[in-house]
Amino acid sequence: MSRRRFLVGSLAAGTVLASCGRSTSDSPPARPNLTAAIDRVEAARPHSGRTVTAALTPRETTVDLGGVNARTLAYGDTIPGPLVRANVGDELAVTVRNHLDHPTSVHWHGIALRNDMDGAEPATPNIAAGESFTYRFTAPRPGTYWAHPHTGLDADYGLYAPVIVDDPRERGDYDAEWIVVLDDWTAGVGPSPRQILDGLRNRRMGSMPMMRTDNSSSLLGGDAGDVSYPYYLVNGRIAVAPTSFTAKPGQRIRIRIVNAASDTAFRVALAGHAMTVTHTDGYPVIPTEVDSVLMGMGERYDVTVTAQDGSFPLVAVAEGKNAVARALLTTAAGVAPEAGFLPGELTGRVGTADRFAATPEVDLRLGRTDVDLQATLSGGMMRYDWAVNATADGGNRPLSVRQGESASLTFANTTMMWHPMHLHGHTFQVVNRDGSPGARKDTVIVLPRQNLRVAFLADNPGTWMMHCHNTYHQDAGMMTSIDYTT
Ligand SMILES: [Cu+2]
Repeated sequence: MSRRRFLVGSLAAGTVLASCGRSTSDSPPARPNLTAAIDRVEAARPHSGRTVTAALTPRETTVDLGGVNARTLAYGDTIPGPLVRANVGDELAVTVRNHLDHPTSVHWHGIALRNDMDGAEPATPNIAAGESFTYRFTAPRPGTYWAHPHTGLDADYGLYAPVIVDDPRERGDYDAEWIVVLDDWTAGVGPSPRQILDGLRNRRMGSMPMMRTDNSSSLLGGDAGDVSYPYYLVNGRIAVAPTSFTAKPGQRIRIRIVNAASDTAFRVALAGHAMTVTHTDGYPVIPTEVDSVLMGMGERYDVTVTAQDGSFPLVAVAEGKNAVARALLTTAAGVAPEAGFLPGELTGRVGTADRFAATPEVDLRLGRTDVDLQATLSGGMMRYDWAVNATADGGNRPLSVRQGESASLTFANTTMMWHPMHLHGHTFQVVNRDGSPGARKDTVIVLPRQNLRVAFLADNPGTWMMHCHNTYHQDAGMMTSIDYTT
């Protein structure tokens, strides 16, 4: 059976299993060695002795996007879902009550947590419809993270929430904090994510007016995305009905930006302000001033700004798609420019990941390389056969490392599209073209025809997914795993 028929079959059966099927087993044999290894690593994590409880209730509901109502899926009633927040070393106990009509999961994107709480099959079983499950894990490091299901297209229906881990010892050089979650939106107002994926897979794109193939961006090396959406959101609101963040002039504001979209990179700028990038995917970088940041799906950037006097739009351009999402920063009476306003900062110094370098404290300093891994990205729009290390039978070959090894991983993109590649359970370090160490990240944009090298330490045993964070590419099969116990 071809992968495509496998996918169509599983969709027709009403299930939304993540379609990585070929590389991993749905019902792994009991692995006592793995359980012991996971427990050993968990014991070595910092422990505060405090437990933070939270609840997420995925369900069908109607959300108000700002004068536009959408029948969709959400955690509770809001887009994004409720903030989950704890300190380093706290045990998070998050109870998920699945009120959906199909299995779901919650993946803690970016957190190097214990493998059996990762929220992605096969490491963690999905939660059946009507059932509850409590994810329990220690938050090992501070940072800006997010939570979303690892089941089919669920995240594209609005199931996502920011997750922040604080370090009480960290000197926060800011007066206020603004969490900004970006998304591309169609559920309940345009074709459903399922219809979009079916259209992409069956190449009926001509019959779907919202889908275009002329989305183009020089920053992304060509084709910017498969889908043009009816709306782009900041914190659940469309551009003409933005949320407003209030501060005082002169205050330093830490903005934590999360790209929760499915098929859209955003270029983000705050009108009238330069931004100092302080963190990439939760890890500190040498502070670097830019005018905007480019963010692929799954990436997070923390920036600080010094608030000016007035009302300023934060504009997230849907890169290559001729549309924007936005919110407002308000520090004084004033009228913000109209919704289509594009601040000059968007075309100033654009912060792409290669401009940043980890601080010495989090530099991996991997002098040696024990194992060279390669992830060959393949596929295209015509056949919609996206894959990582494709095998002849339509599957994906897993990557092999051993516990404690220092790994070099090269993403070799043979396709004509960019892919935001995400590794679970680890934060790798980008290796710049000249060999110098770059930013720590768990999700990185790999441009068309680019070879991009990253390095990581295999210090968190288990079965970890590695995939493209374009929801449709992932569902079409652009996913493999890294599996190690000893
Ligand atoms: Cu992709």
